[in-house]
Amino acid sequence: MAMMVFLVAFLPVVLMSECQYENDCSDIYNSGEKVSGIYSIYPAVDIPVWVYCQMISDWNDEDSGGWTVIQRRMDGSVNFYRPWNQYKRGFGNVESEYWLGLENMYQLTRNRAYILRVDLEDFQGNKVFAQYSNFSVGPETDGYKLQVSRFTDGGAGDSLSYHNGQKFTTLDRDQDVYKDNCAKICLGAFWYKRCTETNPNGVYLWGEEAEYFAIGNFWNAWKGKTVGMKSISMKIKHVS
Ligand SMILES: [Ca+2]
Repeated sequence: MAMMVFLVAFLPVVLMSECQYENDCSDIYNSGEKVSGIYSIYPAVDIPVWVYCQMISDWNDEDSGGWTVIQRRMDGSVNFYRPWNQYKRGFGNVESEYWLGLENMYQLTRNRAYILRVDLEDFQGNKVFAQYSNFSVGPETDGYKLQVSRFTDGGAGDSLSYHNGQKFTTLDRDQDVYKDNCAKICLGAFWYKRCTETNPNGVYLWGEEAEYFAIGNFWNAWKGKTVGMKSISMKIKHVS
C-alpha cells in the first residue's frame, strides 16, 4: 500500500517531464509527421496555435524538414490592412491566407536559431525563392525588431536584407524611419524602413498595378514594385 501511494504521488511528475511539447513544425516533422497540413504548435510552450506546416522531403538535405509558415498569400481572400493588435496576435485562415502573429514569431525565435525562406510565384506560374540563414523577431518592448541576414538566392534576389534591424509598422503604429507612416503609403504592415523593398502584406493585386505605386504584395528584386505575386509565403525552420 505504501508503494501504491508512492507511485500515484509521483506519476504526474514523471508524465509531465516526459511530455515533449512541439514548439514548431520542425519538431512535428522530427516526431514522424511527414505530410504537409494544419497542426497545432506551442510557440510559448503553454498555449497551442494552429499553423500550416510545409513538410519537405524531396528538396536537398538542408531544405528538407518541417517548415512553419508564418505568413501566406495565395488567393486574395483575407484583408491584410489591419491594426497593430491584429498583427501582434495573428489573423486569417490557416487553410489559406494568414499571419501567424508577431508575438508567436518572437516566442518561436527567441531561444533557437532559425532559417527563413520566402517562396514567390507570379501569375505566369514562375516560382523562385529567397532564403536567409539567420532570422529572428525581437520582443514587443523593442518594436518586434527584425533580424534577417545571410541571404541565399533561389532566383528571387534579395529584397529583405534592406529591412534588417527595422521595427514593425502598422497603420496605427509608425515605427519606420520615413517622415510619414509607410503602412498607410504601402497599404500593408511590415518592418518598413524608408519605405520598402518588398510588401508581402500589401494589397492582393491579381497581377500588375502601375497606376498606384508600391501598394501590392511585390518583391522588388524579382518583378519590381508594381507587380503583385500570385502567391507569397514566409516560412521558418530551426537550425538543428
Ligand atoms: Ca514614419
